[in-house]
This record gives sequence, structure tokens and C-alpha cells, in this order.
Amino acid sequence: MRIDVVSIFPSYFDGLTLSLMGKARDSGILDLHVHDLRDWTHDRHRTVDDTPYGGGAGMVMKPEPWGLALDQLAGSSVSETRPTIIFPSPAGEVFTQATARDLATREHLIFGCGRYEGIDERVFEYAASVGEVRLISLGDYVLNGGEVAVMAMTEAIGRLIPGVVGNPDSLVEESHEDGLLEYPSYTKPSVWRDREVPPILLSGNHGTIAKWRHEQQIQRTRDRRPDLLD
Ligand code: 6GU
Repeated sequence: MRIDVVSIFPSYFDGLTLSLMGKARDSGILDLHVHDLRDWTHDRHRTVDDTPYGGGAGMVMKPEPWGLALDQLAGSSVSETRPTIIFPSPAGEVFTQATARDLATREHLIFGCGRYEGIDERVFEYAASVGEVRLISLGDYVLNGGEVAVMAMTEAIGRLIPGVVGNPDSLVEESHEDGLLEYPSYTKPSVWRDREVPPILLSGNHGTIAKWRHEQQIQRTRDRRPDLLD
């Protein structure tokens, strides 16, 4: 999979050289490129924002650098198929494990990180002429820009690409994969600071253990995330 990220703070994404995402890049499973939006400006100050038409607080990202970025990154020199172009936005559809699974099947993702009060609306219209546009939110709260959201999304998507997570079994038994939260885990020692590991886990009976874990999943989901059971 190819991923392009456009941001005015490319160094946010230095963390994607670490751990499993770093390994996926080194092995070539993930072809990730981070770009500075200012590289598509042509004025001396490398301007990416301006005041909003109609007045109001804050600044708006100018359309021209975004247009040039999309022309270059969505062009056929980068991918044969139309890319999926994702703009992180608190005004978008909410990102879930199902979104991650869908996006993990795409050949080419482009993430456009907005800052300030947002991006000139015409950029979204133009992007829809060169790719499939998705506005995606991490949840109902506001971040200063899309960078942290794109870090989260690329990790959630990247780990679903075959070969990124070493043991595929660990993808199956996780929170949200079956609509339930994960069961509790324990390791040695069997008694720690007077607290015992649930004895059933030491019984060696795999059938009863599986049943107990499933019950724990349901109980936790009911307690912490009843909305997932509706
Ligand atoms: Cl994707 N972007 C911003 N700026 N704020 C958010 C968000 C995204 N998701 C939740 N809050």
C-alpha cells in the first residue's frame, strides 16, 4: 500500500519510523511518504493560509498549494488507480475499526492535514475529481490539526495490512474486532501483591477458559461501553 501524507508539520510523522510501522516501511509492505505542504508554495514566505472571506476568526488554508499537491500525488505517475483522499476533520464521519478495515484494502491513500480554521472548501470539490474523498473524525472532540488523527489512522490501518503484524491471530482477539471489548490478560507471577490470577486460567481447560473470556468480554462491554451492545 502507498500512503502519502501532506502536512505543514511533517516531523509529526517521525514516529512512524518506529516499531511495527517502521518495520512495515523497511520491508516495503508500506510505502509511506510524508510531504511538506509548503513545498507546493511559490512565494517568498511559503504562505499556506489567508483570512476568511465573509470575516470571522482565524485563518483558512489557501487552495493553490493543495491543488498542486493533489495534482502531483494523485497523478498516474504515483498510482494507476484513483487514490482515496482522506481529510481528517472533526466534522467528518467517525473513524471505527470497520473504517480501518475498509481503508486497509485500498492501494493508495492520501491524507491531507488541515490546520487553522480549515481548508478552502473548493479543495474538497477538486479532490473529488481526482480521487474518492473521505472526511474522517477520530471522535467528538477538537484537535489543533489533522496530524495526530492521521498518526492514529495510519497505525490502525497499517496494522491490518497482511504481514505488518507478525501473528495474525493477535488481530482477531482484539477489542472491537467482534464488537466487544477485550478480555483481561494475566501473566506470571500467579500471585502478585496478594492478588491472584483467576484460577480458571491455571486450570488448563481450554473450553472453560474460552467461555470465561467471552463472558468477561460481555460484562466489560456492558459496564464500559453499553452503546456497543445496542
Ligand atoms: Cl480528524 N481533526 C481535528 N482537527 N480534530 C479532531 C479530529 C480530526 N477528530 C477529532 N477531533
